Amino acid sequence: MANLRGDAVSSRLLSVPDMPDVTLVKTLFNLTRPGDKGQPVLIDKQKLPAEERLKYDLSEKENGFREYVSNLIPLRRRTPFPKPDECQNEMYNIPALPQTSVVIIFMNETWSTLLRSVHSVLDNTPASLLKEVLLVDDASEREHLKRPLEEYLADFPKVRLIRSKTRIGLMKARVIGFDAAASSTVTFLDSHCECFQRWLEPLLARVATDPKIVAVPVTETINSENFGIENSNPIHVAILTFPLLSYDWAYVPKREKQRVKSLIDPIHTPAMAGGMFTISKSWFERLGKYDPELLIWGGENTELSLKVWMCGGRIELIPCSHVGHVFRTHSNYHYGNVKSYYSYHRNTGRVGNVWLDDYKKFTMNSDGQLVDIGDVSERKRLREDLDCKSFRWYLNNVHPELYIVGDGVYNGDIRSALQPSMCVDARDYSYDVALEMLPCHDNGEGQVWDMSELGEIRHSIHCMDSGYSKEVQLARCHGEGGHQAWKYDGRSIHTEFGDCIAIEGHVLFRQACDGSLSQQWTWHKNREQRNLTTHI
Ligand code: LR7
Ligand code: MN
Repeated sequence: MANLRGDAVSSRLLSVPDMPDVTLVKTLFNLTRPGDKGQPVLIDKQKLPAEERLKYDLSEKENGFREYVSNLIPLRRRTPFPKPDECQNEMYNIPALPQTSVVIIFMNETWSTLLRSVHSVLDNTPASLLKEVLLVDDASEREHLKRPLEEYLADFPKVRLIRSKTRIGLMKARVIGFDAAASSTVTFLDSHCECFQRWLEPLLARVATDPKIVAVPVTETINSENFGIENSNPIHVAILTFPLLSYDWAYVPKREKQRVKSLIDPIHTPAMAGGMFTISKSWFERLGKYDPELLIWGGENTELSLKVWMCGGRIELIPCSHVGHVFRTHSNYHYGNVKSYYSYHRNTGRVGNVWLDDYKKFTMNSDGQLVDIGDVSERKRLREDLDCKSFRWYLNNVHPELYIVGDGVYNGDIRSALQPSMCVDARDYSYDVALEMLPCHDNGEGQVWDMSELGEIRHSIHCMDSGYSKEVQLARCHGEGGHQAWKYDGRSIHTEFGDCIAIEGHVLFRQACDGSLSQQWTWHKNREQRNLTTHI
């Protein structure tokens, strides 16, 4: 860290209006090495002089993160050592690993976050493993990304800047970088990332054992206000979500926790967030890269997650590889001449149509219900050529726990045998009151319930929970069973402790099961349970 060139360059840009007065702020808050090792930079804005406070305030609005704080941190800062501690004992046979080309795409990225991404790659990667860093500019407009960027990068021979003349969106930008890459593996990153020490070796080690493994680092949050890097605990996998066909974070499934032998073993993950992963060049090529019709943002992560698994590969989350990412509060770029709504639904519509078989009915736009999805026949042909498995196979084998709204083992309204015209109603989804019975209305809304594979009785993210007094209440689903696990035997709905759901008055209570009519329910059986014990 002796050479803090980054500092020099930030000072050169001090004339740009929104750069902080670094010397002043450092003195004011006693900051010697701001942000070192991922420490947060804590600024009490009340103590800033008026002119500085204005820049501080504006910088969040313009970027979706506190650029002001980012600019106080050197372009080269040390990142934390990865957890768990066992990672420190891991040895990698570096000469035996393949090289990688790191592809970082960007559109109007802030100077300090972009260059901190680049430096974090250069500083935390063994030179012999790093073939090159390819920066792909998706037709940015901001001035600092033109000449100043070229001049800055001139000193770093491994870094190459590739410009797209027109705005092409993140998928095509990645493909341009991929096509230009000279090594046998490619590693993608977003343009506001920071790699931890030894982030790359464990990713390459996995791809080296099997080129069909796509290796994903653990995403750490770089706080968008203070740029502290938070260590994720526990590690979460990414999963697909319905009906949006996006992704969410979830606990590592029990089944997978039992399969792995140690805390640092690669974890099978059903999906990936999409921005950061290592893939072998031949595998991404064979998989048809990304659908070339995808626009701007969204959907490509779902496409890749599904086809990697369904076409014979595997996505692994690597506990010892960590990369920080700034989660913005809002996007800092516009969508060019398309609308984000259009682009997102078109993208996920195409992906759903090609990859989800019958399950596409649980998504929003797989048949173009909202916006046109164009012609997908080429992508369907690709799926056939690759002889990929069905989405049902994915559900049974890769992610049996996945809950899809409308696809419960039991599904529909839950009627009382005592009062057959009354249904369990989630009403306004309040959490600390007993669930109520209301007249059945057959128009969905709060009366449609799914029983998930885990025995949850779900209304979207809300679950029936027996953990609050004797009342049966709604709570946010946690996926851990316990008070949210139920069994339905065609008559009673009960917990594993022998308590049944009963009506008392017009609300739901938990009582010792006694077979009485107030404890009997009708609910529609929808399909067989998936096999929760399968392993790939
Ligand atoms: O038109 C564009 N052209 C681009 O080059 C739009 C974006 N981009 C660049 C952009 O500068 C950035 O480097 O593409 C990258 C991703 O865009 P973000 O940072 O706005 O996306 P995100 O971090 O909000 O969203 C996540 O989901 C996206 C779905 O399309 C992409 O897969 C992102 O890469 C992905 N980010 C991550 O996976 C980072 C970690 C977890 C998260 C979030
Ligand atoms: Mn991002």
